[in-house]
Amino acid sequence: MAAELTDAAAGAARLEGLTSWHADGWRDLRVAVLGLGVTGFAVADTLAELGSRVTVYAASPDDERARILDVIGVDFVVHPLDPVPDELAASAPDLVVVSPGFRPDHPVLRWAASTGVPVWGDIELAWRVRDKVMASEWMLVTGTNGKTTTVQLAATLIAAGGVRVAPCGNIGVPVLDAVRDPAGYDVLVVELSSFQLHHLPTSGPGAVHPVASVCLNLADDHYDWHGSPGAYRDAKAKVYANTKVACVYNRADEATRSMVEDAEVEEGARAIGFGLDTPGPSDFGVVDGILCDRAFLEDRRTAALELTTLEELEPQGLAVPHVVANILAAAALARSIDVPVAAIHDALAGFRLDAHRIQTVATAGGIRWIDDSKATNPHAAEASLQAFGPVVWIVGGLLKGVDADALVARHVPRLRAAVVIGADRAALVEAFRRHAPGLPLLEVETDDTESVMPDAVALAASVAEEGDTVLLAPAAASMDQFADYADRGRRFHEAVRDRLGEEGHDQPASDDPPGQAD
Ligand code: UMA
Repeated sequence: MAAELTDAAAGAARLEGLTSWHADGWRDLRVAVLGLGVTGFAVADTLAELGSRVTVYAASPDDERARILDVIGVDFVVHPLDPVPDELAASAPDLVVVSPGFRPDHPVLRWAASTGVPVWGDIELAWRVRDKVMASEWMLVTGTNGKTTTVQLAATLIAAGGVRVAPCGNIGVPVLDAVRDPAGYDVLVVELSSFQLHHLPTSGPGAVHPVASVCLNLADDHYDWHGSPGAYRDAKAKVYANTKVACVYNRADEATRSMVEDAEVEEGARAIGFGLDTPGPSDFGVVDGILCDRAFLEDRRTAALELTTLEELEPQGLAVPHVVANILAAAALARSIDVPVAAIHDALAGFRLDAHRIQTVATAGGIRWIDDSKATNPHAAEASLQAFGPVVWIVGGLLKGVDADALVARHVPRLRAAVVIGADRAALVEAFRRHAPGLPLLEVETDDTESVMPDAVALAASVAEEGDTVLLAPAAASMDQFADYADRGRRFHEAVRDRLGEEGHDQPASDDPPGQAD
C-alpha cells in the first residue's frame, strides 16, 4: 500500500513538473490519447515528438491518420471504448489526454476518475508546451455564438497592428499545431468550446493565464453533453480564470458579467464591457452610429476613441447587430494589447464574414434566399430571425437536448410559413402546432442527404411571396443529415441554384474554411 502511494505521489510530481516543451519528464511518459480526430492526432504527434509512449484509442478507424501514427511510432487501438478496453486498463497509463467530443460521463473517463489516472484536454497540454518556438500571449474566446467570427476579427485586427498572430482552437486548427508552428507567434487567439473548457484546470501548472479573455454570450446549447445548464455555464465561466489584463464581457448578458465578478484573475486585470448601447468608462459601445473604445485611453471619464461607424460597416454586411457586438468584443481584445485605433479602423474595412453566416444566396422574384446554416442553436437563429421579416423559415436538425419551444413562440408574428427538416422534427412540429395553429407548416419527411435541401427549397418556394425572405436558420446541429453545417449550407445553395437557375444566384459557397463541423 505504502509503495502504491509513493508511486502515485511520484507520478503526480512528474506531471506537475511538465510545464515546458524542454522538460525531461515527457520522455517515456505513458499516455493514452482518446480520439483520433483533429485533436487526437495533434496530441499524439506532439507527444511522440516529445518522446512519450503513446497509444491512441478511438471508436472509429481513420486509415490515413493511422498510417502516419504507425510511422511516428504511436500505437492505435480501434475499440467501442464501452466497456473500457482491457489493454487500456492493463497498460496503467501515467496520463490520459482526451479529445473534446468525449462526454464527461464517458466510460473511459469514469474509469480514469475511479483509478486516479489524471486526465488533461488538448488545451492544457498546449499550454504546458507553449514555449517550444516562443512563448506567445494567449487570448481566449468563448460564448454560445459568435466565437469563430470574433476570433477571426480579433486576429485580423491584431495582425493590422504589426503583431504576429494566429487564430486557433475550436475554429478548426488545434492549439498544439499553432504552438508548434516554426513561424512563431506573439499572440494566439484561441477559440474554446465549452467541451475544451470543461477539461481545463483553473489553477496549478496546467491553468492558462491569458492576457485577455471573453465570453460573448450564454444561451441554451450542448446540455446533452454537459448534463445541465449549470454545468454548461460553469465550463464557460472558466475562460476568465487568471486573466492578466482584460476580462471582456457582454453588457447585454448578465451571465457573462457575473462570470467576470466571480473569476479569480491576476492583480490589475480590468473588466471591460461591450454592447450596442452608449459605453460607460471602461466600455466599448455605440454612440450615434459610431463604434467607440471608452476603455483603453487615459481620459476615459470624458472621452472615447472612434473605431469605425455603422455606415462604413454596412456595405460589407457587418452592420447587423450581433456582428457589431462581435466587432466590439474583438476590438476590446486588440486594444488590450495596444493595437492602434487607426489599424483597427483600416482592418475592418477589409474584413469579410465567412460563408453560411447570414449569406445572401439569391434574390429572384422579390424573394431573398438567405443561408445562415451556421445558426446551430436557438440563440443564433434568434439573431438571424430578428434581422428579417416576413420569413419562410427552414428550421430543424439535431436539437442537442435544447428546447426550441420559446424561440418558435417568440417569432410566430414574423413568419409566413415554416419548413421543418431534421431528425428532431416532432418536437418542432408540436411547437408550431401549439403556438401557431394557423401557420402553413411544411415537413420534409425524407432523411436522405441528397433530397433534404431540394425538398425544403421546393416547399419554401411553394409558399414564399414577393417581399419575403426564405431563411435557412436551423437552430439545430446538422450531423443527423449532413456532414457539418457547411455541407448543409452548400446543399442549400445548390438546391436554390437548381431551382432558380444561375441568374438569381448571387454568391457561390466556395469559400468554406476547413474543419467546420458543428
Ligand atoms: N470519439 C470516440 N468516442 C467519443 C467521442 C469521440 O471514439 O465518445 C472519437 C472519434 O471516433 C474520433 C474522435 O474522437 O476519432 C473525434 O474527436 P472530437 O469529436 O473531439 O473531434 P476533433 O476532430 O478532435 O475536433 C475537435 C472539435 N470537435 C468537437 O468538439 C466535437 C472541433 O470543433 C475543433 O475544431 C477541433 O477539435 C480542434 O480544436 C468542432 C465542433 O463542432 C468545430 N465544436 C463544437 C461547437 O463548436 O459547437 C464544440
